[in-house]
Amino acid sequence: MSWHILGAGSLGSLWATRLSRAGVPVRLVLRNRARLAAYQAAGGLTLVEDDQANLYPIVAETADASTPIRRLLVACKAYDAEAAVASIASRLSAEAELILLQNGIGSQQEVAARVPRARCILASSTEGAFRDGAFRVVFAGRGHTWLGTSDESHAPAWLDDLTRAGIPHDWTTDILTRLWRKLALNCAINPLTVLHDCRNGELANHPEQVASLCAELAELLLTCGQTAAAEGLLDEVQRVIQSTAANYSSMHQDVAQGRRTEIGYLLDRACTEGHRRGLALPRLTALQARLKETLALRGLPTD
Ligand code: NAD
Ligand code: KPL
Repeated sequence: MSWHILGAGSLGSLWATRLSRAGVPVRLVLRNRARLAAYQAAGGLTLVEDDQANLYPIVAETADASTPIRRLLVACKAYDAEAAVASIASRLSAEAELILLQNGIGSQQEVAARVPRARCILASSTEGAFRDGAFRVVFAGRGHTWLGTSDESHAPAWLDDLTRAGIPHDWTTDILTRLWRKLALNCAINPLTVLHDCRNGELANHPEQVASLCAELAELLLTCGQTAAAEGLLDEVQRVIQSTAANYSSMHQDVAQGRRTEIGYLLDRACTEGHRRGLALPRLTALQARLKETLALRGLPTD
């Protein structure tokens, strides 16, 4: 059974190349004919791993192709996922399963609402990848991917494909806890790295700011019923700051490269969820306002 991969960017290419080299059939779904022509000219996707570059001539098509889609990895940014899935919705077979890699809270739910008959599997990944050229991806950080559904259903048999491809993963019955925890980590770290224009490790020089944000985020998680996600949040944030000290956060990278950020599904979502429940969240709200100011000053979307 073929995997279709929608969004041949960093993470989509990282999955596509590893699946393909393990002998799993993969098809890329590209945005339009111009992208398809550029891809064909490149001869495939290149994965750079441990300084070794390998080219994988994976089959590609556009959204308007006619092959039915049974298993779809959605690897677009959070703000693009719903429209991208809408563009292939008519090709989804009756048993279609979608694996949603989007960061934050809200985008995966938008996709699930758009294709209510499909089985949507939510994923939370700590792997790291970036593009260093057209159709080239650099595997930058080993990590783990957690997969699960919001109704806590059984693990699919195709997880074996991930094992064969060497993609470290686990099935979990508490994927929402993982997603909320990651949202909190990203809200505590990413915006501050943009405002201080620094690597993750330099946040160790702002311990009060980090601690007060974590206190509000933990309060938010508890109010949202995410008790497990709130436990030991500050300790984990401090550990991530140490263990990723030399890295720039994904939001910092987006801003530095003039790309839209995923603020709408991270900090905005956290503030909205809190305000809806009557929480004031003064520090998170002030952080949100300062981040939006910075984005606007750079001419970037503030949502
Ligand atoms: P990316 O920008 O590198 O790739 C997204 C790709 O989707 C782009 O190639 C874009 O052209 C494509 N796309 C957008 N709309 C499309 C459409 N309608 N049809 C076809 N293709 C379309 O993004 P990324 O870094 O791979 O991130 C994807 C998601 O994974 C994000 O939510 C991100 O937060 C999450 N994530 C990324 C990493 C990482 O290391 N890159 C790690 C963990 C989670
Ligand atoms: O996930 C991350 C990101 O940059 O988006 C963290 C955990 C902050 C590591 O950089």
